[in-house]
Amino acid sequence: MPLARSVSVSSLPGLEEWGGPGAPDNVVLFEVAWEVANKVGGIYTVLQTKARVTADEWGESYVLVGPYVESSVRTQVELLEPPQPALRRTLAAMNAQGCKVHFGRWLIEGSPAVVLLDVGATAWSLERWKGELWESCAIGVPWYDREANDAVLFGFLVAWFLGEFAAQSEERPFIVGHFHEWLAGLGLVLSRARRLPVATIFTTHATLLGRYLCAGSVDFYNNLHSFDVDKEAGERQIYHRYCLERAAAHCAHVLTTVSHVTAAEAEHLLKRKPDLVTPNGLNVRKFSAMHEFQNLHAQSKARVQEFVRGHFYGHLDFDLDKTLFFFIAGRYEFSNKGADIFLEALARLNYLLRVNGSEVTVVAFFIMPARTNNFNVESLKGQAVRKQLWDTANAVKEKFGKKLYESLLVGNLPDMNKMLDREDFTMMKRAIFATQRQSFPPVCTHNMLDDATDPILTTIRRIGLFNSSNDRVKIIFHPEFLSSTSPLLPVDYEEFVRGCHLGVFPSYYEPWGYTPAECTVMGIPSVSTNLSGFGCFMEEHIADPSAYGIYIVDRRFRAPEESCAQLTAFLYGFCQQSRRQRIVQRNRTERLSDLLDWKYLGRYYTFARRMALAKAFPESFTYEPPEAAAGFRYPRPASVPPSPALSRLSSPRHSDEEDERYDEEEEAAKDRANIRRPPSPPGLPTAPARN
Ligand code: G6P
Ligand code: 1S3
Repeated sequence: MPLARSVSVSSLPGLEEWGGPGAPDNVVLFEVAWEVANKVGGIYTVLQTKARVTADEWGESYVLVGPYVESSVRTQVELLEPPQPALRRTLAAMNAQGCKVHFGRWLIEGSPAVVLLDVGATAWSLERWKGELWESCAIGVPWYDREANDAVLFGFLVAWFLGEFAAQSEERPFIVGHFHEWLAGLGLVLSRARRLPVATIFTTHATLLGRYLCAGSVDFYNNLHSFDVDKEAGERQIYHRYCLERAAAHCAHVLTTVSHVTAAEAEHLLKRKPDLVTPNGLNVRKFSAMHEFQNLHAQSKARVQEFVRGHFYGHLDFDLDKTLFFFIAGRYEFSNKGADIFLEALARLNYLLRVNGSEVTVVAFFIMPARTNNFNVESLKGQAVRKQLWDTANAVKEKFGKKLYESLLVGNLPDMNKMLDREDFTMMKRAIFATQRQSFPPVCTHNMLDDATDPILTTIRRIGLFNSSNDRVKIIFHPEFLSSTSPLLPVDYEEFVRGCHLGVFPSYYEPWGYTPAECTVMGIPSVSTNLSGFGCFMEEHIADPSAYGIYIVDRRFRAPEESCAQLTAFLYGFCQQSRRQRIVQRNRTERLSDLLDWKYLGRYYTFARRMALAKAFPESFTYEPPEAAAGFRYPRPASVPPSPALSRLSSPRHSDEEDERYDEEEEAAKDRANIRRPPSPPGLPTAPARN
């Protein structure tokens, strides 16, 4: 029976597909960020995935402005002459005064125009510009902070560029300058200080102080309103950065951030309430065959299984067909990203699986880059041993096949006792002997530089998860981002995610959190928290998130011990699902991908630009808060019991027979009838103490 998609996002009231009214006439949009064609972190993903919808809306009036980083430019940007005369004149004027400003096309979907400013080429102006910054804004930047020095150079170059462009444009267009994060914020501050005709937007993707405070042992969310921000920033030696960030937030016509959690943080730490929340989307790729993502899961899982076969050689006493792959990935911020609570929950899961005699084994991957000096010998040896076993099996198979063929050629059935000779047995025994090992399979794939103090390793030593045969939970810490050219685990990140069963991201500090969003669009269930932008967004817009494979740990209203117990329950519940139930759940997860598509979420950026234009040029633009920004709600899947008590755990929890009866078309119809609007989103009340 053909499967129909359930509720499509475009059918939800309040979230119809966003064609957008198109860009207003005679407006040019410059989007400024340090991560334009320069991958550092999450902002790169925002810009890169959003480029297509923005270019569709703005056409040639959309230009991204970033730093010129030679290594990235070589692989990502085609340098060209600017087609627009005003841009050509702007670049010529700046370059004539010693700058190095480039124009090109970023080679991504949407091929947006980029202007790249070489900060190194104007480093000779640093001291002068710092003096000017002090004179005009009373912000002093110390010589030793290289990143802040780059921010100063970049900021002055951006303001110069915008001023020059305004002067060189005969048509006198309206200009929108959208600046991301503190590193790009100074361009905005200077645009305002110089009274440039630019409508400005500042988007903060995290606050500097929030990130620093959370990484310590501070009860952050209960004390948000009472931090002495200047003192806290000073003590952490980031006062100048904090001043740059706060100045940008206050100078902007419109301040936005990526989630309601970070909006509350900005209000208290930057002392300005954001005007709008602009949630992060993705460029969702749809397959024409609906089941294709399930096939990809099976294919990618086979590659992860191959790696596991090698890594656990000599200890492969668990059934790979009943093994689930969990993973956490991202910037190595041990407690901010929730690696601490994940490890604790894994220890408890190990206990539960053991005492309940479960046949399931869990391999939990930690993909977080740390300082290493390459792969360790034991891990490399594991893959070499696996390869040797494979080669041996193939060599024996070849000989066996040849003998079989010859026997059939002369019309005889083969004598099975003669199919393998002594040499074959010797070869196979040698290969088996090579799989003996004295130690447990390594927890870490690399030689860590800070082995004794590394937080993941020290926690593993404390909780005793050493990959012993008795353990039902095994750990693999891969302290480097994945690459398809790795000699150890040759898969890229996307392939790895597709091959896993569950992404676990129990963050304590996560303004948005792209990792669970990426899982969702690939149809892989994930765990996030109600302290992450993604978790709150899903909680707000989906009636029963866990039924869709979106598990949200409560880290806001519960004590750490309770959150950990909840996470353990999620993990254990997931392990109890049958294969069929996992397949059904993945189908549901994937159905949510529309919700995260820029095609729908791009509208919030459009609202921000409209608002900025209306504030900066009130005589020419007006702004009405759109009704479409009101809530929409994705209904509970029709096959899940309506009682929260029954669907609280990791549904789908029905039996295999019920699964056989599972009819997605029927579910789709019921879902459509179910759509309702939610109450307005909750604020951020106080949480139980963190410690
Ligand atoms: C996909 C494939 C199935 C496979 C299943 C394994 O759905 O299309 O052929 O059996 O994945 O699922 P599991 O959750 O056990 O990895
Ligand atoms: C930030 O990157 P991070 O991982 O340092 O910006 C991302 C994009 O908005 C966001 O997803 C993430 O939560 C923030 O923390």
